[in-house]
Amino acid sequence: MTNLPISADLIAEMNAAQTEALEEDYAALGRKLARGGIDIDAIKTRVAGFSVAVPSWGAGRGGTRFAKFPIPGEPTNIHEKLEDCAVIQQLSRVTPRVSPHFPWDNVSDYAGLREEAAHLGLGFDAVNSNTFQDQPGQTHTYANGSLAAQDEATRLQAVEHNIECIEIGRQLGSTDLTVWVGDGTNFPGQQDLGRSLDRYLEAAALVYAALPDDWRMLLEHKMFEPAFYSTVISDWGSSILAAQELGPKAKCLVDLGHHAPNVNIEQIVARLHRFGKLGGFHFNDSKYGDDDLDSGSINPHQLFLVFNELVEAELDPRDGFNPSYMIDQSHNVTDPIESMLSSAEAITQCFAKAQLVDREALHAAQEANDTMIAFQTLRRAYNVDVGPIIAKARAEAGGAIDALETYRLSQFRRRKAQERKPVGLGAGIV
Ligand SMILES: [Mn+2]
Repeated sequence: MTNLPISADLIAEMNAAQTEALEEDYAALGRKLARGGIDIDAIKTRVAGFSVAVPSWGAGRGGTRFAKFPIPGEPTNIHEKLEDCAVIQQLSRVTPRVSPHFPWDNVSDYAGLREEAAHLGLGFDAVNSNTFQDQPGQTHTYANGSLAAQDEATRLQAVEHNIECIEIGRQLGSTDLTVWVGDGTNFPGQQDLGRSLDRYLEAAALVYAALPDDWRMLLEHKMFEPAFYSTVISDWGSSILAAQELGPKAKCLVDLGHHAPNVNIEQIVARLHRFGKLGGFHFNDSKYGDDDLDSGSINPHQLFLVFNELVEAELDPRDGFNPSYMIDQSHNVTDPIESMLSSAEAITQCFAKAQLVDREALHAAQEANDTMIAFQTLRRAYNVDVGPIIAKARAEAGGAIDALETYRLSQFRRRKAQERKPVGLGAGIV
């Protein structure tokens, strides 16, 4: 039995008013694609099979390290976060899994939480550990690092926390542990750059050893912040070296905002795949750094080029290619549900556009060194408005043709503002 937060009648009523226009647009696009030898229904089927997880923390307003500005009706605990994630899934039909974060999402009964999520039409994705901040009553501080800390007891405490996350994840039905550590330095000379990586590897190996057979450990790198001089796992190079050292269940996770400006992320994707180490993605967008802006809001072309590499990777799978996709954004000025609906749409659009690339023409142009045709082959796919394909796939799965408008008409947030406790103020970086 499911207990979905948006009225099915409202979705049906809204869709009924928009179906005729959608069918017209879909038919017109179908004729256009057919001229290029593409079957629109086959693309729609692929889109229907696509999904991306949402982070539990993405259901709340984030912020910058200066401030956050909560909105009335924001979720205050994992139960309310699940309800908001269920809204996103119910309307978009591409976000069936939630990625929880511990200890933020700690509860006393995880089997019960799994059941609660199932009633909302949701499952769980990768579990995320948190050793970048101290919790009340914690024995050893992470002020000087966690898995890479000089102090052995601190390192072991961080290892224990990660193992506890695996145990929780088993109860939730997860099979991935995502590990991001903020370990690093703010001053030259503060730590030995080589020895800090040694300590990280030694501690990470203890976590790795606790992974069940069918689990993966996803290593998330990030160039800077909170450490602004050096970070232990700072880039994809450090990440792949660590993953190779740890073993086959360790993979690299690429967060689109965690690189130096202008870095060619699609090339990183191709490199990681070449060595069987591409484990997952955190989708967001970036203008200057780890801005955690909405996916596709700044550079949708880059997002398309990333998906283009993922399609190439699928054609040449290595080492069980099965990347875990997740949205990882921080919503400072929007309703998080609206932002995640918009981002899920942007991500699915780029996925769909990458499916439209004429691979044969692209590979032939590459082999013939015909640069302009190779470029135009990508450009042609990128320029197609795939909106009707995504809307039709969504509607056929029970979602809303216009997810955002349906969400606003549902008055979900206004209803929750009356039911939920207000969120406290404070700095809110996540
Ligand atoms: Mn991330």
